[in-house]
Amino acid sequence: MMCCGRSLDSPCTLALLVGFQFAFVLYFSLGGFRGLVSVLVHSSEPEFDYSHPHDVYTNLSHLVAQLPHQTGPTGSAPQLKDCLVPSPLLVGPVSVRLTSPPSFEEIKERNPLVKPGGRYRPPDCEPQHHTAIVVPYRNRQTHLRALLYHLHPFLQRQQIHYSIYIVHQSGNSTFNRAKLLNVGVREALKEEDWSCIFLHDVDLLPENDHNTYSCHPQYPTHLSVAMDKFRYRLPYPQYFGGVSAVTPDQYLKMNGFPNQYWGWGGEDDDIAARVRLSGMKIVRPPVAVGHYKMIKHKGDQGNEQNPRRFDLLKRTRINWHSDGLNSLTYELLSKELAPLYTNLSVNIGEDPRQPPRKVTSPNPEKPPHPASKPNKKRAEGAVVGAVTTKATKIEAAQWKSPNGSSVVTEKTAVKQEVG
Ligand code: UDH
Ligand code: MN
Repeated sequence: MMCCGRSLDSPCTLALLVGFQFAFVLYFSLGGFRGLVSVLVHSSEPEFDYSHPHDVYTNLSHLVAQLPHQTGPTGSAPQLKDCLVPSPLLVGPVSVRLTSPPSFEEIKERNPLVKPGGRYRPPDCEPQHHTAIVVPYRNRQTHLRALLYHLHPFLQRQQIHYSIYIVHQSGNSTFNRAKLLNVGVREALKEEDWSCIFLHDVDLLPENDHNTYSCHPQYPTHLSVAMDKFRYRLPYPQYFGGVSAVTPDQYLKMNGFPNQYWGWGGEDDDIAARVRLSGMKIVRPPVAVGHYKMIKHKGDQGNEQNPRRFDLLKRTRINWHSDGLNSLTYELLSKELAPLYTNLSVNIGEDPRQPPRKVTSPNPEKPPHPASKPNKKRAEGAVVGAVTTKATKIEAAQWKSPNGSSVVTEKTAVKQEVG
C-alpha cells in the first residue's frame, strides 16, 4: 500500500500530520482535557456566562410597584399564591462590587421593602423558604456594608422569607467564629421557626442568584464551593468554610458547632467532621452556581492562627458529643433591630489560653466599636460565670430535639464554661 511508505513526503505521512494538527486544534478549542470530557460525557452542570453579569438590583423595581395591593378589598390580608420555585426573578450571574461599598443609608434606600432587623418577606407570594442568615462578626464594617448591599437584593430575587443576624463578639478576646455561629443559631431560632440557617462569612459575596439560600431536607449544605480566592474550585474535598447551611434538625443532630476554637482555623474542618460523625454527609450546588467573591483582607488582630487547632481536630471524634450546642454559654449584651440587620452583641467569654489584653483599636484612626469596650463584669470573671449560667438554664429548657426530649443538659453547660 502507498501509505506504508517511509518517506516524509508520502501522502500518508502528510495526511497523518494534517490529522494531528486538526485534532490538536480541536482539543484546545474544546477547552483541553476538561472540555473534551464534558463534550463526550454529557455534563449535567448548568452553564452561565460570567463575562456578562447583571446588576445586582435587577428585577426588583416591579416588586415595589406592587406595594399598594398588599391588602384585599375588605382590608384583610389577601390569600397569596405560593411563590414559584425557582423564582422567575432570577438572573444568574450578578456583578459584584468589591471596593467602597455604599453607606448604610444608601443601602437602605435601595432596599425599601426590607424591614427593621433586616427582615424580608415577598410582598406578592407565599414564600417556600424561611432562612436565617447568621454572620459571625467583629470590626469589619466595610465588609458588612458590601455584604448587605449585595445580599439583600440577591435574596429578594429568590423570593424567600429571610432575616440577617450579625453576631458581634464584644470585647477584645480572641475571635471565636464557631461559638458565635452557635449563638446566632440559638438566638435566631428564639425569634422565628426558621426552616434553614445559613452560616455566612461577612466577606463572601455570592455571584449567582441560582445558588438558592435554602436547605437540603436531609443533609448540611456547603454553598461557597467556588471562591475566586481558590480559583473557583473547592480547595479540598472536605472544605466546609465560608458559607454553609443547616436545618435546625441537622444542627441538633451534630450537636451544633465546637465552642473551643479560639483564633483562626480548624473550626470549619471540625464542623465538617461533625457532619460525618453524626451520620450525615455534605451536599453542594454545582461549581458553576456556587461562585463567590471574597473581599481581600489581611488577618485580623485578635484572630491569629490557632496553634491548638490540629490537636483539637484530632479529638473531634471524642469531643463532639460534649462540646457544642449542649455546652454553649454566653451573655447576650444587646439585641438591636438595625434597618438592614439584627445586631446581637454577645459576650462569649475569654480564650482560656490567653490572658485578657488591653483595649487597643486595630486602627488607631478608628475608635473601637462602642459594644467592643472591655466588659468590666467579664474581667471580674466569676460574676459573669454566674450570670451566663443562669441564662443558659433558661435557654436549655427551650431546646428540644425533634422527638421532644431535651438535648441540653444544664450540668454540662455549667461544667464546660465555668469549670
Ligand atoms: N471575622 C470578623 N472579624 C474578625 C475575624 C473574623 O468579623 O476579626 C469573621 C468574618 O465574618 C470573616 C470570618 O469571621 O469573614 C472568617 O474569618 P476570615 O475572613 O479571617 O477567614 P479567612 O479564611 O482567613 O478568610 C483568611 C486569612 C487571612 C489572612 C491573609 C494573610 N495573607
Ligand atoms: Mn475572609
